[in-house]
Amino acid sequence: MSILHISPEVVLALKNNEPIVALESTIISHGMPWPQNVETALQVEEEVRKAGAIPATIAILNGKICVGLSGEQLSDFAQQPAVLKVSVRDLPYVVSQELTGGTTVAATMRIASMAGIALFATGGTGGVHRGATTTLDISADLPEMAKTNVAVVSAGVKSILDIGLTLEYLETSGVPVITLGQNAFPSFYSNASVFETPMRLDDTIAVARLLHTKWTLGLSGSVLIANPLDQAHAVPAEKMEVVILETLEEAKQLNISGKHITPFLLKQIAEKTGGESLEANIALIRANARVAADIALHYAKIRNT
Ligand code: PSU
Ligand code: MN
Repeated sequence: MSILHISPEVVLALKNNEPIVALESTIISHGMPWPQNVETALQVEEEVRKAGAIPATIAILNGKICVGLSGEQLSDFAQQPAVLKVSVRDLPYVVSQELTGGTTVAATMRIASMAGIALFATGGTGGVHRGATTTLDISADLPEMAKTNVAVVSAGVKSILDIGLTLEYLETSGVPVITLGQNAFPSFYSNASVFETPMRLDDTIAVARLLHTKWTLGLSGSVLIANPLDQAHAVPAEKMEVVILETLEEAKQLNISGKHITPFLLKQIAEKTGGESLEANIALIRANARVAADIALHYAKIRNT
């Protein structure tokens, strides 16, 4: 059986060593409501193209691991009600049962790596959850970043998580964490947090050089690149914190845990902030796609020389 179903456009780009940006699909199936999910997915692909790279949205369609979706596949996927959230541990189940699933950061990274794609753009990654010292809820995105050679561009770490513990985990795992153009590590909706970024770089060429250096040294694993959301779209951290605390309490009351907690929090927060957070979410994923494409362009040049 052929393991990956790579679109003709992505096959060609891989063959020609062109810059490619992988995109996840849990954000489509579980991160945003319809129709903003499909609109955003298409806009994000367009951002990658405008910046001169090829987008490769990754999803599992009827058990097929697809790398690069057509507009029709994307739009069908975004409207399906019974899409599973697929992290790495879920891959064998969803594929062997021929089901349809949105891939998380962890699963998307793993598949991108199988396909030979080095850059990946998302909104926010998973991390260490608040209260993880008792629940042990640590996203599979983190151990994946520890071992898989795919760089991830995000808007930092969402404050539904414990940002400090997430940074500790990444440090232990040897994952460089870089913030573009500022000293504060961003917290997704807000470009600020109380945490300093472990490393700062001011342009995408420097990031591409760092990626090339890391992997040339034989250091396996990811690099997390935090791209702060622009001030115009940012939602103040204090405002988000009130909503987050309220939503975490609801999750506790409803006994929501495991893989369901992140989608629940995202949905409740979007509803409670009257779409303000959704708007920020859309703006930041588009911005991250542009940055990832730019890094991919520079990285392809360095690698091809
Ligand atoms: N954080 C966001 N938006 C998202 C996710 C996380 O701000 O859409 C999704 C990503 O797909 C991420 C996944 O990989 O949730 C993490 O889920 P968990 O916490 O169950 O590992
Ligand atoms: Mn979890």
